[in-house]
Amino acid sequence: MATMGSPSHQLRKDVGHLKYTDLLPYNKDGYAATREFLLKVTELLVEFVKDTHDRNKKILDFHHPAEMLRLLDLDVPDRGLPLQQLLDDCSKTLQYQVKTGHPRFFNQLSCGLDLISMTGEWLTATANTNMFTYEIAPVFILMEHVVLEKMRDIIGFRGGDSILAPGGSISNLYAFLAARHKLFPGYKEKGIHSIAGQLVMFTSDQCHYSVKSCAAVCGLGTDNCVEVPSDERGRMIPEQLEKLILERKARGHVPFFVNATAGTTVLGAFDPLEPIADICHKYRLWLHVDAAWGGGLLLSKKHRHPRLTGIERADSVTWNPHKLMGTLLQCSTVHFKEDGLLISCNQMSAEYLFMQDKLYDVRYDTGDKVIQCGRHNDIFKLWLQWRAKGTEGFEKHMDRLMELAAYMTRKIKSMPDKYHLIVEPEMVNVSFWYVPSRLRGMAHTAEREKILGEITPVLKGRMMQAGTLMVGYQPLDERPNFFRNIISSAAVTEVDVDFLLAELERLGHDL
Ligand code: ABU
Repeated sequence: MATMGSPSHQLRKDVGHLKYTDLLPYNKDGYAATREFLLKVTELLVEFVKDTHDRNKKILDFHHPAEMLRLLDLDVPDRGLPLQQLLDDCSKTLQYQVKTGHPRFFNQLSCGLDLISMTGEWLTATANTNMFTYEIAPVFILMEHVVLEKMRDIIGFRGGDSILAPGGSISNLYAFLAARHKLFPGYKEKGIHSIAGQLVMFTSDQCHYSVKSCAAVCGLGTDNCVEVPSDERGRMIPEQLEKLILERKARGHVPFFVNATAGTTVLGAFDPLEPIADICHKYRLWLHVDAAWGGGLLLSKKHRHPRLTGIERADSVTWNPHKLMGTLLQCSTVHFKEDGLLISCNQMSAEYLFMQDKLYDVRYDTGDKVIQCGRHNDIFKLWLQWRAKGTEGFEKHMDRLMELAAYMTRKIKSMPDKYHLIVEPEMVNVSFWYVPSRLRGMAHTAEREKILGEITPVLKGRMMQAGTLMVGYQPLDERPNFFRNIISSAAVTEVDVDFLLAELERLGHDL
């Protein structure tokens, strides 16, 4: 990669020393300089894309924060800097950024760099509009309608409503708010006193922490977000759910909301939706499915069932295209079976924005359906990506990711001395301990797990210092630290999985 000040990153001298005031719109004759500057920045971005996909390049050049502060000039000065310096700043920023699209980046649920979606994000940034009214985002608002309706259709909802939210946690919050509004419409005006009794919600002990956060921020208190035990593979146990509902009812509480997870963050487990939906139906509880992670598998005929069987019985569903579908960050959707709830729940009718006597059909002003005001355009990158891939392209992507996860699982099982698989994966999360040479003869006891749990972060540290590989780790319940490997990038092949396992051995055999 060319580095700061290298010839390919030099603006022409007569442009390099210019300031922002020499560009549009400050200088009406500044188009030529503006063009030169923007094209040079774009060249940098394209080089970053090339380096991201180069297996000979590192994923990151790690430095501790104090050292990074010495390497970078992060000062925001009193006097503005020339264009060449700004170009150098862009170059240096990318030089030290982790390449999350690198084929050996397995660290997060969102991996990869989908180039069509990225193109969409570039266009989105250039169009720079807000998504609250049709007035200023006509094309993007209509795209939202079309794409979200398609997603509801894939879930199995007929009609309904949806919104793009800033992340899965906020999507889950929208579901919570709609559920409470449905049951207690008076809450919006009258507040807490319109609810007779203690509201209680239920979720598995493996759920995303944002579910518990709903209870904290919406006045229930986390003690009233009941954790339902899960089985050995991380799936909610429906019998336990029913038992806990009855327990709370016996205490005079008001159970109202169940969150089922389709694709847990660590193990990738799917809660059994049909029996959970039966229980929700029996006790008249709102069923939300947090499919932020696993939702992508709705697009695969091969893998949708049995994992997501029954999702159409939910009242609401969170589904993040920025995870398994590879859409650029961020792109998170929440879908409702019932139309009209979002607007009824969240509408504040701000007169300066949502006038009812506008030129066009004001139902296309989506801004009053949400609790935020400004809303980022997260649709174009998904729409463009869907145009490029088609639904069948997404299906191929899902099937390929699952195939690679199965390949990795087989490889791990074929080397039981070096790797210990935590659970048989249901998804693309492959969880395991790496076993260094000295522990290979030892029986797999709690004592060995404890040592493996101490070794895991040390190995992760070596990985980051080497810059050749990134895999996440965490403890879970009784299990000490273990690696959670995510395959959600189109860049990954069998060669990269082989590299990953060999690299762990190279970096960790002596631990
Ligand atoms: N729900 C955020 C995902 C975090 C992760 O990448 O593991």
